[in-house]
Amino acid sequence: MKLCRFLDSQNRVHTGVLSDDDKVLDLAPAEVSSITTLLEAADPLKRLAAIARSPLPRLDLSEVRLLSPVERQEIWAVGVTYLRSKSARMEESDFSASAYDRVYDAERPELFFKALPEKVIGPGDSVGIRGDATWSVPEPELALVLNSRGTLVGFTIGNDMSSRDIEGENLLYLPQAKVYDRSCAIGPCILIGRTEEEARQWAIHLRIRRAGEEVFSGKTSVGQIKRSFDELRQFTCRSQTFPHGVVLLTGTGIVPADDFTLEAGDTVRITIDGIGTLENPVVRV
Ligand code: DO4
Ligand code: MG
Repeated sequence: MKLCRFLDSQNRVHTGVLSDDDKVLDLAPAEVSSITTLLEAADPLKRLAAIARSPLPRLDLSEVRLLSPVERQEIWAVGVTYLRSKSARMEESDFSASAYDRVYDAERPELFFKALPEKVIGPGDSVGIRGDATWSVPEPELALVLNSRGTLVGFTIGNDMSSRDIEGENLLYLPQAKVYDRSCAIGPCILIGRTEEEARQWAIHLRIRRAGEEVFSGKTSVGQIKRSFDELRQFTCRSQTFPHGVVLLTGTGIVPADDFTLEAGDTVRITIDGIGTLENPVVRV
């Protein structure tokens, strides 16, 4: 089942369930006012299935505005989990190449803070490229949704927007390359009730359009992530609690060729089989 948040015509935030026929089941009459309360249930899928059996309004997706499904969760990210990410980063910087080489094989993964929930961009809103960057790319990533107990309760799509020139200049600039206004998009929903085994069968697609033309397309498979989800989950929750849960981006396996950079006005479209599509225009910030 796909959990979402949306705005009604009076700009009130609702929690809903997205169906494959582009309908949204409005959970407001069932008094479900947040996704987080469902994710905190002992069995979120069972709880949601029971709620969804009651008579609830079914709205057309075209009547509502989807928001990011993130409420108060922090956003963290893992890096260099795909061979493609390791090789791209080793090429972008002589200076940092050995660090990327080592972390790919090390027991401890690269983990970094990505965004506060209030800074996350939802479906259709603009993602940003930094005004002082010359080489900007989207990073299409499967995101794990963990509740406050650190249990993996769902999956969503994340875009870990990155400034490759800044990251490549010096590894210590990573927070500036990764964390800035509009650098993280998440959505369109949180898929619950699926296992890691199922998720590893999914493909991730990235398409970038400029002035009506496709200027990049690429594809990878979740199955190529080097580390298990449990390993990523455990390292994220080591010596750290997340009172509202955490959304963890699992790394990118799609890196455009080195002569490609995003431009303002481009559209980034990320699709993950089983979850849906996250599409955002690009602005310079
Ligand atoms: O250290 C660089 C960031 C790596 C990353 O974000 C990724 O592999 O997705
Ligand atoms: Mg990334």
